[in-house]
Amino acid sequence: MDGRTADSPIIRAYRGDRPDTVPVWFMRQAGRSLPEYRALRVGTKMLDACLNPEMSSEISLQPVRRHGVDAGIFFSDIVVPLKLAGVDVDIVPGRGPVLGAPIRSAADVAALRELAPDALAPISEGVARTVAQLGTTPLIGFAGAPFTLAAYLVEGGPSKDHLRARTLMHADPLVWDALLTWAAGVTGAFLRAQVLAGASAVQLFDSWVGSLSVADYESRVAPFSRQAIAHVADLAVPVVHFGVGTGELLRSMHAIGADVMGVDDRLPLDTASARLGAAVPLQGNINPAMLAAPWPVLEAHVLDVIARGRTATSHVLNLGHGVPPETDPDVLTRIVQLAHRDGAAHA
Ligand code: 1CP
Repeated sequence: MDGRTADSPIIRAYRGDRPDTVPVWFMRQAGRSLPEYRALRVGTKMLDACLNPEMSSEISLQPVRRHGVDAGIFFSDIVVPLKLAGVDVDIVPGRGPVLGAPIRSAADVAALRELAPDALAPISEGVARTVAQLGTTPLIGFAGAPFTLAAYLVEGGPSKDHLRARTLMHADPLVWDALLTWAAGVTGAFLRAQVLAGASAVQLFDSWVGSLSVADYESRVAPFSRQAIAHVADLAVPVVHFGVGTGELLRSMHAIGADVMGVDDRLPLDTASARLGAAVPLQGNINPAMLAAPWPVLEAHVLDVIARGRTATSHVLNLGHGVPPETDPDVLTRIVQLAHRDGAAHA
């Protein structure tokens, strides 16, 4: 917001400009695949790490130092604001977010509390510490979209098809609306806290929304995603919106007010651009499965993604979904070097 990162390649690309190099960062770059992350996390639970500003900031900085990516992403999790609002949720290693009890009935939803005024202080402090170290390199803030949060809240944990959430939106639309309104409020506040503390852009993850039809998305989900990003509308930061398997939903997802669309690896970027119109900046979409392929195979794939990204007004290179935990970190560094070198040659 103070303009420090306004001329950085990634913020320029998010605004539709084409910088000299192809900017790049990786979803889930913080944590997981980095040995320095695993060393730091020994003996600390995931949510405790997220709520410790010294630790969240150090973990956010690690991939920027190691890979030279164009942006950091704040180390946290989509369920952190739920936890801070008093929801009984834990992140179980090897599984993901698990609730003490699922939230499914009118009474369950009525019992949900708003965030206390200072509840987000550990997030603001973690972001402020990170931004102070990053200088002119932007930090991306993020949050989960209301549907993806509801997929965990209603199921009580990770699920394959989010069936109970997809039933509830039709079986009890009033409870559904109340639940998503609450989720939009806490997740929007989480986004806003990150921007006020210095994040230069935000990404709204609606990871599991690809399980919905366009009609269900537009009537039962989009209004609440719109409410969530309304919390940062006056702060004038670029908003990236991403989900998995969203080829049919891209236009509807963009219409909630997103500036940039993240595309998963099922849809080539030139096809995404044709669906959205060339004026929409794109982010994506290296196939995470290719990270373990021999370098010449991966290199050809990355160059193909960059070439297809040129059909859009601008492009930020990223994966089609998160970094797999077993990824060799050197491969990510090599992709950054390739993007900065060959991306420039062909810009
Ligand atoms: O590097 C980064 O991207 C920042 C850190 C980050 C982000 C952006 C984490 C740390 N989580 C997230 C977002 C997140 N969390 C999403 C949206 C992004 C995506 O689609 O990948 C989702 C769906 C979650 C939920 C979640 N948290 C899962 C998935 C479970 C499922 O349903 O399959 C898991 C495994 C977690 C735990 C988690 N979050 C982050 C880390 C490093 C971990 C693993 C921690 C551990 O087990 O110790």
